[in-house]
Amino acid sequence: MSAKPTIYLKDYTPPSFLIDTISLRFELDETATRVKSQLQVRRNPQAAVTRQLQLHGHESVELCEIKLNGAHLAADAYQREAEFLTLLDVPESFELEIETCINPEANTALEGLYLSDGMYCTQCEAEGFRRITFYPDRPDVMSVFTTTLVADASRFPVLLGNGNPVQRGELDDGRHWVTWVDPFPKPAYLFALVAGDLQCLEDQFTTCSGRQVTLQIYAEAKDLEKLDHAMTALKNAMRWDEEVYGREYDLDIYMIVAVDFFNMGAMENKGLNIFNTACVLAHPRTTTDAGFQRVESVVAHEYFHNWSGNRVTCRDWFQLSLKEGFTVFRDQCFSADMHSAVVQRVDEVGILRTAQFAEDAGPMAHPVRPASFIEISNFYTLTVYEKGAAVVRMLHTLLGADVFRKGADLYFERHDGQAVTTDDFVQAMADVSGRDLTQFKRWYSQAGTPRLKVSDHYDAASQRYQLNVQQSCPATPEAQQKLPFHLPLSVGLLRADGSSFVLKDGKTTQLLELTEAEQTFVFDSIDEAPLPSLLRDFSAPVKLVYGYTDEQLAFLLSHDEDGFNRWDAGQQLSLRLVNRLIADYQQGKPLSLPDTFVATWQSVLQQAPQDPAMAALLLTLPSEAYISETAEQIDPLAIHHVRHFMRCALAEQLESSWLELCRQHDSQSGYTASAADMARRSLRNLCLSYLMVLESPAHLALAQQQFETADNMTDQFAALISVAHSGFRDSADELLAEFLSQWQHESLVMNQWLMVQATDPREGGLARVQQLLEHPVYDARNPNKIRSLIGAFCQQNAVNFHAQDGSGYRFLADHILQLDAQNPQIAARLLTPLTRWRRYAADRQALMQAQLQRIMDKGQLSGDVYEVVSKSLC
Ligand code: 0A1
Ligand code: ZN
Repeated sequence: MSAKPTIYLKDYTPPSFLIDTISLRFELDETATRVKSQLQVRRNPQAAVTRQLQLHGHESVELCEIKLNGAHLAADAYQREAEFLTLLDVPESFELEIETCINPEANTALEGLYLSDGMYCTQCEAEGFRRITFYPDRPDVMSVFTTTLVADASRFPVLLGNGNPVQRGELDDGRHWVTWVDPFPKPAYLFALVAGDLQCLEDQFTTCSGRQVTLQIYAEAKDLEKLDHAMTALKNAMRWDEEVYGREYDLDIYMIVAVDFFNMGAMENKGLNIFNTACVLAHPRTTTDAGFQRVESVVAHEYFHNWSGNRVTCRDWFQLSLKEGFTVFRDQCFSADMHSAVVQRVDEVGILRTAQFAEDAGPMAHPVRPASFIEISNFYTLTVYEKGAAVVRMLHTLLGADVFRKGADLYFERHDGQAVTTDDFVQAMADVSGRDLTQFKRWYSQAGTPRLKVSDHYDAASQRYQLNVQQSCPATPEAQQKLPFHLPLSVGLLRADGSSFVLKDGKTTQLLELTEAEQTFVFDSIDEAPLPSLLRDFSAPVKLVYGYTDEQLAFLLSHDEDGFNRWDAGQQLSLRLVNRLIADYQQGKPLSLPDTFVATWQSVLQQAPQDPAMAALLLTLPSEAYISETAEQIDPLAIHHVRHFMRCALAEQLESSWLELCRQHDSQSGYTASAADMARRSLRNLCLSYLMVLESPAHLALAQQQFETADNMTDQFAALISVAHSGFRDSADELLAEFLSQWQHESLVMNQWLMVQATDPREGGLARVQQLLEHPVYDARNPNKIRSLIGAFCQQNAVNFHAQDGSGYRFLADHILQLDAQNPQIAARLLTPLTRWRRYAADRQALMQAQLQRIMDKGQLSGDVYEVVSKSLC
């Protein structure tokens, strides 16, 4: 059992003491780093009076010395418990000096100060600072930080901290030191330091007010050539935030450091971002187009946090979406502006509708602003991030871009330098718009995915069209009953010739505002029976139900002016067929593809060259994950089998079209990273993947040739995966071996190599993964490697993971038990697929539940794993 208590939002109280300044001195040492901190403390006039000062401190931190106003504290003047250091009787204001000793080498949790490939780095969000020293480690305590780093000069020539470097020097013993000052008060979670033997790419940025900012991106020398893309992305993001939000950067220097051992994607520490190498390094030879796009969006995300997160931060961790939802919305809009807006929207809705909806329907479901948690690390979720962004997007849609911008301006101005709540954010939007957003705030407090049931009626005599909308929301762990949401429903009405009716204000898309459980909307002067295009651009994070016929969906697919809805009509059409075929499969009936379906695909294929990016989306069947999310009960084997059957049938019946398109979209003149070239590669590689399911030697030769001659990782990797997952066993082994020998020195490419094998749906998946655990490129302490092998197997290889004998579940539980002592955050995240046990048939349910119980029975679990397992078994 975990000793960690549940923490409730309703129990929030302001901090009893404030820290005006903190001065830190780190004497870095692998196993015994000394940390001296000097705090200027004063009682918080806004809090209840107390003489006790409670500081957080992890049990791994050794207290060496403690002084108050220069005098040593007697042993009975303070108490040390597992998670706290309590000073029993302190004055109104005073200076506190604390010296601690910590062991970075033993830090495998990768929270606090740790070593990544021999370099020192930190991760303090959410509660890592307490693993460094004793401190009020909560985001509403903001202080001005001064940091001095001392380390061996030859092994750690680069010493970085938050803010600006102000002084440096050398010591007699071969060590050197640098002092950094960050003038902006910040919570401890934004503290960072780095020490290592690093190289950097440097550039300059002139801000809108004409200030010069030095930009530096640090990495190991071997990776220096992979930093250009991140630098370009950073400059684009800085300019974009000035233009779109009027936000200027505020320090003289902005640094990014790439580290190989990192629990998440990246971290927005003030002036010193620390990035997982996977989210910053990019080079055409070693990085796929998807990787390039990830780097761009994560660099932008962390940069945007400088205002949405750092200058204005969270009062407490229940408000996490205040910074994350808003910042994801900002990075999504940035990516839409940099690339195709429709492709970007399809990608983000894909994540929301598969993974976030699944989370909302599972035992860990929680509101965007959770009301309680045991371990905050478990709440860096798709709900807080992606649904949080969707909620901000709805405000943007409801208020319009101009009013939303005024609201953002007011929010930043009103709360600069403060730690605030999601209510404060919405209040700024309410104030500038004059609207009452009280009901809208239910999006922050109620979990679950609302369902909209739409029906319509057309009366030719009065030329009146009516849409009736009923909304409901399923029960989730925190609440059985839900109140109606306030949401924007964007609609268009199509004529029989495919054009859209002109509606209110001369526009072809109209915004309907839903606030009631049931509402009817009336459209007048509609001179022919229209076909509704509902929830355009996915205007709200809901499940929409409307009784379209297959023909109507096909019509929307070819005519809707809303690009997102065209794509979605295609997805819904395919999904219906998938579901019919699953039923056939389960009843042992033969499977076949209707001619009309093939004809629809044929026409999309014919028009593909006009818009290759869109075509690549339209020609991709709904993913196994999305099919699973929408299924009544998940039958992983049937889903995989049916989807594979459909791919084979489409490949076979349209073979010459795939081949023709594949040839047309061959690279003519070498690699470029332009949007047009990326679209061409995605379409070509999609065609190749269809052709390869036919298992014909001619197509194999095509893939092999692409593998050998590709001048970029996108094409080489696409060829590899298409062969590696095919029935050509020998060729698969050959290419995998060749890829290994070509790229074994590139850690990130090896993650991809592990991932291809982990996701191979053919029989014997678990045995292959078990062998790879022993492979020299695997590293059981590196989160990226764990995710690429164990994570990919359990989340993207449903047929093998859900093997009927329960071996996949046992494997995952074994690894969680092992990992929990090493890295609880990663262990808890890996658990996700087991938490979904209620979605499967009884036999699988029993097997999955048994493994969850086995983990529970072990006892001595981290708070992270305990919380997920206990809630899953509830
Ligand atoms: N704030 C970061 C995410 C992050 C959270 C926790 C971390 O360590 C446990 C690391 C990063 C972001 O949104 O990018
Ligand atoms: Zn973030």
